[in-house]
Amino acid sequence: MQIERIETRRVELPLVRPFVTSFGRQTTRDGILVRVVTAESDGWGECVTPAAPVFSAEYTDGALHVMEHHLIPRLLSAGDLTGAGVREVFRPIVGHPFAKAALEMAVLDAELRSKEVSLASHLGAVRDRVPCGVSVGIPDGGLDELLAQVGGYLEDGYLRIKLKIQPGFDLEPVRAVREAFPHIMLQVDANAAYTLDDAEHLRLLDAFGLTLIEQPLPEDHLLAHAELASKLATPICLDESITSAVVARDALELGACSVVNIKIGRVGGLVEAKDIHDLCLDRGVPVWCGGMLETGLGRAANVALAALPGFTLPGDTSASDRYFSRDVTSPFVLQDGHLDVPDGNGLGVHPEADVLNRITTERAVYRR
Ligand code: OSB
Ligand code: MG
Repeated sequence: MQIERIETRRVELPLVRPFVTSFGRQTTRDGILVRVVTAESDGWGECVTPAAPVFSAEYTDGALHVMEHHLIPRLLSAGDLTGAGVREVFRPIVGHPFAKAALEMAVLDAELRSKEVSLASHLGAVRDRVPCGVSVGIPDGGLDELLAQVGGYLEDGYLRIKLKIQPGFDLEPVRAVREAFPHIMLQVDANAAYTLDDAEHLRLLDAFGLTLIEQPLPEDHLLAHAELASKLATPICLDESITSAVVARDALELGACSVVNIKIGRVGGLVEAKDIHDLCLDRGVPVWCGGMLETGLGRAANVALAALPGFTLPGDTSASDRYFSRDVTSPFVLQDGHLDVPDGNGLGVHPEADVLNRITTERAVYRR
Protein backbone atom coordinates (compact mmCIF):
# COMPACT_ATOMS: atom_id res chain seq x y z
CA MET A 1 0.00 0.00 0.00
CA GLN A 2 1.32 3.39 -1.00
CA ILE A 3 0.09 6.45 0.89
CA GLU A 4 -0.85 9.30 -1.46
CA ARG A 5 -2.08 11.89 0.99
CA ILE A 6 -2.54 12.52 4.71
CA GLU A 7 -4.99 14.98 6.18
CA THR A 8 -4.99 16.26 9.78
CA ARG A 9 -7.95 17.96 11.39
CA ARG A 10 -7.83 19.62 14.73
CA VAL A 11 -11.26 19.13 16.28
CA GLU A 12 -13.08 20.45 19.30
CA LEU A 13 -16.19 18.83 20.76
CA PRO A 14 -18.00 20.02 23.88
CA LEU A 15 -18.38 17.38 26.60
CA VAL A 16 -21.87 16.83 28.00
CA ARG A 17 -20.46 17.53 31.47
CA PRO A 18 -17.05 18.75 32.69
CA PHE A 19 -14.62 15.91 33.42
CA VAL A 20 -12.54 16.61 36.55
CA THR A 21 -9.59 14.48 37.64
CA SER A 22 -6.64 14.96 39.98
CA PHE A 23 -4.75 16.49 37.02
CA GLY A 24 -7.34 19.01 35.92
CA ARG A 25 -10.68 19.94 34.49
CA GLN A 26 -11.75 19.25 30.92
CA THR A 27 -14.86 20.72 29.30
CA THR A 28 -14.11 19.90 25.65
CA ARG A 29 -12.36 17.15 23.71
CA ASP A 30 -9.62 18.98 21.88
CA GLY A 31 -8.03 16.39 19.64
CA ILE A 32 -6.81 15.54 16.16
CA LEU A 33 -8.41 13.30 13.56
CA VAL A 34 -6.18 12.01 10.78
CA ARG A 35 -7.07 10.58 7.39
CA VAL A 36 -4.76 8.49 5.25
CA VAL A 37 -5.57 8.19 1.54
CA THR A 38 -4.16 5.47 -0.73
CA ALA A 39 -4.98 4.60 -4.34
CA GLU A 40 -7.44 1.91 -3.19
CA SER A 41 -9.03 3.29 -0.03
CA ASP A 42 -8.80 5.67 2.88
CA GLY A 43 -8.66 5.30 6.66
CA TRP A 44 -9.15 7.33 9.81
CA GLY A 45 -7.34 7.60 13.12
CA GLU A 46 -7.82 9.62 16.30
CA CYS A 47 -5.18 11.29 18.43
CA VAL A 48 -6.47 11.25 22.01
CA THR A 49 -4.06 13.72 23.62
CA PRO A 50 -5.43 16.14 26.19
CA ALA A 51 -4.94 19.84 25.31
CA ALA A 52 -2.32 20.28 28.07
CA PRO A 53 0.59 18.00 29.09
CA VAL A 54 -1.01 16.93 32.38
CA PHE A 55 -1.77 13.23 31.89
CA SER A 56 1.53 12.57 30.15
CA ALA A 57 4.16 14.73 28.44
CA GLU A 58 2.23 14.70 25.18
CA TYR A 59 -0.47 17.27 24.34
CA THR A 60 -2.48 18.19 21.30
CA ASP A 61 -0.39 21.08 19.89
CA GLY A 62 2.76 19.02 20.36
CA ALA A 63 1.20 15.97 18.73
CA LEU A 64 0.16 18.02 15.70
CA HIS A 65 3.68 19.45 15.43
CA VAL A 66 5.42 16.07 15.61
CA MET A 67 2.98 14.62 13.08
CA GLU A 68 3.60 17.44 10.61
CA HIS A 69 7.37 17.66 10.94
CA HIS A 70 8.48 14.13 11.83
CA LEU A 71 5.88 11.37 11.52
CA ILE A 72 3.91 12.25 8.38
CA PRO A 73 7.06 12.86 6.27
CA ARG A 74 8.30 9.38 7.27
CA LEU A 75 5.01 7.75 6.29
CA LEU A 76 4.84 9.58 2.96
CA SER A 77 8.36 8.48 2.04
CA ALA A 78 8.06 4.93 3.41
CA GLY A 79 7.03 3.37 0.09
CA ASP A 80 5.02 0.18 0.31
CA LEU A 81 3.47 0.04 3.78
CA THR A 82 0.98 -1.88 5.93
CA GLY A 83 -0.47 -1.10 9.34
CA ALA A 84 1.83 -3.70 10.88
CA GLY A 85 4.88 -1.82 9.58
CA VAL A 86 4.11 1.65 10.92
CA ARG A 87 5.63 1.03 14.35
CA GLU A 88 9.00 0.31 12.71
CA VAL A 89 8.79 3.39 10.46
CA PHE A 90 8.28 5.51 13.59
CA ARG A 91 10.88 3.74 15.76
CA PRO A 92 13.63 6.42 15.28
CA ILE A 93 11.30 9.06 16.74
CA VAL A 94 11.46 8.89 20.53
CA GLY A 95 8.23 9.21 22.48
CA HIS A 96 5.05 10.83 21.12
CA PRO A 97 2.97 7.64 21.39
CA PHE A 98 -0.41 9.37 20.97
CA ALA A 99 0.59 10.93 17.64
CA LYS A 100 2.09 7.66 16.41
CA ALA A 101 -1.00 5.69 17.45
CA ALA A 102 -3.35 7.97 15.52
CA LEU A 103 -1.41 7.60 12.27
CA GLU A 104 -0.97 3.85 12.69
CA MET A 105 -4.73 3.53 13.25
CA ALA A 106 -5.47 5.41 10.02
CA VAL A 107 -3.02 3.30 7.97
CA LEU A 108 -4.46 0.09 9.40
CA ASP A 109 -8.03 1.28 8.79
CA ALA A 110 -7.20 2.04 5.14
CA GLU A 111 -5.52 -1.35 4.72
CA LEU A 112 -8.37 -3.32 6.30
CA ARG A 113 -11.02 -1.41 4.31
CA SER A 114 -9.35 -2.40 1.07
CA LYS A 115 -8.98 -6.00 2.28
CA GLU A 116 -12.61 -5.94 3.54
CA VAL A 117 -11.66 -7.17 7.02
CA SER A 118 -12.89 -5.70 10.31
CA LEU A 119 -10.35 -4.43 12.82
CA ALA A 120 -11.80 -6.78 15.44
CA SER A 121 -11.26 -9.89 13.34
CA HIS A 122 -7.82 -8.66 12.25
CA LEU A 123 -6.82 -8.35 15.93
CA GLY A 124 -8.28 -11.74 16.90
CA ALA A 125 -11.50 -10.74 18.66
CA VAL A 126 -13.41 -13.50 20.45
CA ARG A 127 -16.64 -11.61 21.24
CA ASP A 128 -19.09 -9.44 19.35
CA ARG A 129 -19.97 -7.13 22.23
CA VAL A 130 -17.95 -5.86 25.19
CA PRO A 131 -18.96 -5.16 28.81
CA CYS A 132 -18.75 -1.49 29.73
CA GLY A 133 -17.91 0.59 32.75
CA VAL A 134 -17.93 4.33 33.21
CA SER A 135 -15.34 6.71 34.64
CA VAL A 136 -16.95 9.30 36.93
CA GLY A 137 -15.09 12.59 37.37
CA ILE A 138 -14.79 14.51 40.63
CA PRO A 139 -18.12 16.37 40.81
CA ASP A 140 -18.34 20.12 41.40
CA GLY A 141 -21.39 19.54 43.59
CA GLY A 142 -19.87 17.15 46.15
CA LEU A 143 -21.24 13.81 47.35
CA ASP A 144 -24.90 14.42 46.46
CA GLU A 145 -24.00 15.07 42.87
CA LEU A 146 -21.64 12.08 42.83
CA LEU A 147 -24.36 9.73 44.10
CA ALA A 148 -26.84 11.13 41.55
CA GLN A 149 -24.35 10.64 38.70
CA VAL A 150 -23.44 7.11 39.77
CA GLY A 151 -27.12 6.24 40.19
CA GLY A 152 -27.86 7.56 36.70
CA TYR A 153 -25.06 5.53 35.11
CA LEU A 154 -26.21 2.38 36.93
CA GLU A 155 -29.72 3.00 35.61
CA ASP A 156 -28.23 3.31 32.13
CA GLY A 157 -26.87 -0.20 32.66
CA TYR A 158 -23.13 0.34 33.19
CA LEU A 159 -21.62 -2.78 34.73
CA ARG A 160 -18.82 -1.10 36.67
CA ILE A 161 -18.22 2.32 38.21
CA LYS A 162 -14.80 3.98 38.40
CA LEU A 163 -14.45 6.97 40.71
CA LYS A 164 -11.73 9.55 40.22
CA ILE A 165 -10.03 10.24 43.54
CA GLN A 166 -7.39 12.64 44.84
CA PRO A 167 -6.05 13.61 48.28
CA GLY A 168 -9.03 15.11 50.11
CA PHE A 169 -11.55 13.32 47.90
CA ASP A 170 -11.08 9.62 48.46
CA LEU A 171 -12.37 7.72 51.51
CA GLU A 172 -15.58 9.72 51.90
CA PRO A 173 -16.84 9.44 48.32
CA VAL A 174 -15.85 5.78 48.11
CA ARG A 175 -17.66 5.04 51.38
CA ALA A 176 -20.75 6.97 50.26
CA VAL A 177 -20.96 5.16 46.91
CA ARG A 178 -20.30 1.78 48.48
CA GLU A 179 -23.01 2.33 51.11
CA ALA A 180 -25.54 3.47 48.53
CA PHE A 181 -24.70 0.66 46.09
CA PRO A 182 -23.33 -2.27 48.13
CA HIS A 183 -23.10 -4.82 45.32
CA ILE A 184 -21.71 -2.92 42.31
CA MET A 185 -18.30 -3.48 40.78
CA LEU A 186 -16.41 -0.39 41.98
CA GLN A 187 -12.86 0.85 41.39
CA VAL A 188 -10.91 4.09 41.76
CA ASP A 189 -8.38 6.04 39.68
CA ALA A 190 -5.93 8.47 41.35
CA ASN A 191 -4.08 9.60 38.21
CA ALA A 192 -0.75 9.61 40.07
CA ALA A 193 -1.92 11.98 42.83
CA TYR A 194 -0.37 10.19 45.85
CA THR A 195 3.07 9.29 47.19
CA LEU A 196 4.28 6.26 49.08
CA ASP A 197 3.87 8.31 52.29
CA ASP A 198 0.12 7.90 51.73
CA ALA A 199 0.32 4.08 51.94
CA GLU A 200 -1.40 3.85 55.35
CA HIS A 201 -4.15 6.18 54.17
CA LEU A 202 -4.67 4.27 50.91
CA ARG A 203 -4.83 1.03 52.90
CA LEU A 204 -8.12 2.27 54.37
CA LEU A 205 -9.62 1.77 50.88
CA ASP A 206 -9.24 -1.98 51.45
CA ALA A 207 -12.47 -1.84 53.48
CA PHE A 208 -14.62 -1.12 50.42
CA GLY A 209 -14.17 -4.20 48.25
CA LEU A 210 -12.72 -2.32 45.30
CA THR A 211 -11.87 -4.23 42.14
CA LEU A 212 -8.64 -2.23 41.86
CA ILE A 213 -6.92 1.08 42.48
CA GLU A 214 -5.58 2.63 39.29
CA GLN A 215 -2.28 4.56 39.13
CA PRO A 216 -1.99 5.74 42.73
CA LEU A 217 1.62 7.00 42.34
CA PRO A 218 3.56 8.88 39.65
CA GLU A 219 4.26 7.25 36.30
CA ASP A 220 7.94 6.36 36.80
CA HIS A 221 7.58 5.06 40.38
CA LEU A 222 7.50 1.34 39.60
CA LEU A 223 9.33 0.18 42.72
CA ALA A 224 7.19 2.40 44.92
CA HIS A 225 4.09 0.83 43.35
CA ALA A 226 5.54 -2.62 44.17
CA GLU A 227 6.07 -1.55 47.77
CA LEU A 228 2.55 -0.12 47.96
CA ALA A 229 1.13 -3.31 46.43
CA SER A 230 2.72 -5.33 49.24
CA LYS A 231 0.85 -3.18 51.80
CA LEU A 232 -2.63 -3.16 50.20
CA ALA A 233 -5.18 -5.91 49.71
CA THR A 234 -6.77 -3.94 46.85
CA PRO A 235 -5.09 -4.87 43.53
CA ILE A 236 -3.03 -2.14 41.88
CA CYS A 237 -3.65 -1.43 38.19
CA LEU A 238 -1.28 0.78 36.20
CA ASP A 239 -2.35 3.23 33.49
CA GLU A 240 0.13 6.14 32.98
CA SER A 241 3.15 3.92 33.84
CA ILE A 242 2.51 1.34 31.12
CA THR A 243 4.02 2.96 28.04
CA SER A 244 5.11 -0.21 26.18
CA ALA A 245 5.16 -3.99 26.35
CA VAL A 246 8.70 -3.81 27.79
CA VAL A 247 7.56 -1.57 30.64
CA ALA A 248 4.52 -3.79 31.19
CA ARG A 249 6.77 -6.82 31.62
CA ASP A 250 9.08 -4.94 33.99
CA ALA A 251 6.12 -3.70 36.06
CA LEU A 252 4.71 -7.23 36.35
CA GLU A 253 8.12 -8.73 37.20
CA LEU A 254 8.60 -6.11 39.91
CA GLY A 255 5.12 -6.69 41.36
CA ALA A 256 4.19 -3.05 40.69
CA CYS A 257 0.72 -4.08 39.49
CA SER A 258 -1.48 -7.13 39.08
CA VAL A 259 -3.90 -5.62 36.53
CA VAL A 260 -3.11 -3.56 33.41
CA ASN A 261 -5.09 -0.75 31.78
CA ILE A 262 -4.38 -0.74 28.03
CA LYS A 263 -4.83 2.48 26.05
CA ILE A 264 -3.95 2.48 22.37
CA GLY A 265 -2.71 6.09 22.43
CA ARG A 266 -0.62 5.82 25.57
CA VAL A 267 1.35 2.83 24.23
CA GLY A 268 1.89 4.16 20.69
CA GLY A 269 -0.64 2.14 18.75
CA LEU A 270 -2.70 -0.98 18.22
CA VAL A 271 0.28 -3.21 17.46
CA GLU A 272 1.93 -2.38 20.79
CA ALA A 273 -1.43 -2.61 22.58
CA LYS A 274 -1.91 -6.13 21.19
CA ASP A 275 1.62 -7.06 22.33
CA ILE A 276 0.77 -5.94 25.88
CA HIS A 277 -2.48 -7.90 25.73
CA ASP A 278 -0.64 -11.01 24.56
CA LEU A 279 2.00 -10.67 27.28
CA CYS A 280 -0.66 -10.30 29.99
CA LEU A 281 -2.80 -13.14 28.62
CA ASP A 282 0.27 -15.37 28.65
CA ARG A 283 0.96 -14.47 32.30
CA GLY A 284 -2.68 -14.71 33.40
CA VAL A 285 -2.82 -10.98 34.19
CA PRO A 286 -6.26 -9.38 33.62
CA VAL A 287 -6.38 -6.34 31.33
CA TRP A 288 -9.08 -3.82 30.49
CA CYS A 289 -9.43 -1.09 27.93
CA GLY A 290 -8.93 2.44 29.20
CA GLY A 291 -10.35 5.54 27.58
CA MET A 292 -9.33 9.11 26.78
CA LEU A 293 -12.80 10.55 26.05
CA GLU A 294 -12.57 9.28 22.47
CA THR A 295 -14.91 10.20 19.66
CA GLY A 296 -16.56 7.33 17.80
CA LEU A 297 -13.37 6.75 15.78
CA GLY A 298 -11.08 6.03 18.70
CA ARG A 299 -13.96 4.28 20.45
CA ALA A 300 -14.36 1.86 17.52
CA ALA A 301 -10.70 0.88 17.91
CA ASN A 302 -11.07 0.55 21.69
CA VAL A 303 -14.11 -1.67 21.38
CA ALA A 304 -12.40 -3.90 18.78
CA LEU A 305 -9.36 -4.24 21.06
CA ALA A 306 -11.55 -4.94 24.10
CA ALA A 307 -13.03 -7.92 22.23
CA LEU A 308 -9.71 -9.82 22.58
CA PRO A 309 -9.68 -12.75 25.03
CA GLY A 310 -7.49 -11.17 27.74
CA PHE A 311 -9.87 -8.25 28.32
CA THR A 312 -11.66 -9.87 31.25
CA LEU A 313 -12.70 -6.69 33.09
CA PRO A 314 -15.20 -4.05 31.86
CA GLY A 315 -13.47 -1.12 30.12
CA ASP A 316 -13.88 2.66 30.16
CA THR A 317 -15.60 2.09 26.82
CA SER A 318 -18.74 4.07 27.55
CA ALA A 319 -21.48 4.98 25.08
CA SER A 320 -21.19 8.11 22.91
CA ASP A 321 -23.87 9.93 24.92
CA ARG A 322 -21.76 9.75 28.08
CA TYR A 323 -19.37 12.19 26.37
CA PHE A 324 -21.01 14.09 23.51
CA SER A 325 -24.48 15.21 22.51
CA ARG A 326 -23.47 14.47 18.90
CA ASP A 327 -20.58 12.10 18.15
CA VAL A 328 -18.60 12.43 14.93
CA THR A 329 -19.57 8.89 13.86
CA SER A 330 -22.88 7.11 14.24
CA PRO A 331 -23.23 6.80 18.02
CA PHE A 332 -22.14 3.85 20.14
CA VAL A 333 -25.19 2.90 22.19
CA LEU A 334 -25.20 0.94 25.45
CA GLN A 335 -27.35 -2.18 25.33
CA ASP A 336 -27.62 -4.31 28.41
CA GLY A 337 -24.35 -2.83 29.71
CA HIS A 338 -22.47 -3.65 26.51
CA LEU A 339 -21.33 -1.99 23.29
CA ASP A 340 -21.48 -3.92 20.03
CA VAL A 341 -18.13 -4.48 18.34
CA PRO A 342 -18.29 -2.94 14.86
CA ASP A 343 -18.19 -5.62 12.17
CA GLY A 344 -17.75 -3.39 9.12
CA ASN A 345 -14.43 -3.13 7.29
CA GLY A 346 -11.57 -1.52 9.19
CA LEU A 347 -12.83 0.56 12.13
CA GLY A 348 -16.36 -0.06 10.84
CA VAL A 349 -17.34 3.57 11.41
CA HIS A 350 -16.51 6.81 9.62
CA PRO A 351 -16.91 10.51 10.43
CA GLU A 352 -20.12 12.12 9.25
CA ALA A 353 -19.19 15.03 6.97
CA ASP A 354 -21.50 17.67 8.48
CA VAL A 355 -20.38 17.00 12.06
CA LEU A 356 -16.75 16.70 11.00
CA ASN A 357 -16.82 20.10 9.33
CA ARG A 358 -18.62 21.69 12.24
CA ILE A 359 -16.04 20.52 14.82
CA THR A 360 -12.91 21.12 12.71
CA THR A 361 -10.92 24.19 13.77
CA GLU A 362 -7.82 23.63 11.59
CA ARG A 363 -7.12 21.40 8.62
CA ALA A 364 -3.90 20.55 6.76
CA VAL A 365 -3.12 18.23 3.84
CA TYR A 366 0.26 16.61 3.11
CA ARG A 367 1.07 14.92 -0.20
CA ARG A 368 3.71 12.43 -1.23
O1 OSB B 1 -6.88 8.11 33.65
O2 OSB B 1 -8.21 6.81 32.70
C1 OSB B 1 -7.77 7.94 32.84
C2 OSB B 1 -9.77 10.39 30.69
C3 OSB B 1 -8.77 11.23 30.24
C4 OSB B 1 -7.48 11.01 30.67
C5 OSB B 1 -7.19 9.96 31.53
C6 OSB B 1 -8.18 9.11 31.98
C7 OSB B 1 -9.50 9.36 31.57
C8 OSB B 1 -10.64 8.59 32.05
C9 OSB B 1 -11.89 8.61 31.19
O3 OSB B 1 -10.68 8.02 33.11
C10 OSB B 1 -12.09 7.35 30.47
C11 OSB B 1 -13.13 7.51 29.39
O4 OSB B 1 -14.30 7.38 29.70
O5 OSB B 1 -12.75 7.73 28.22
MG1 MG C 1 -6.45 6.23 34.46
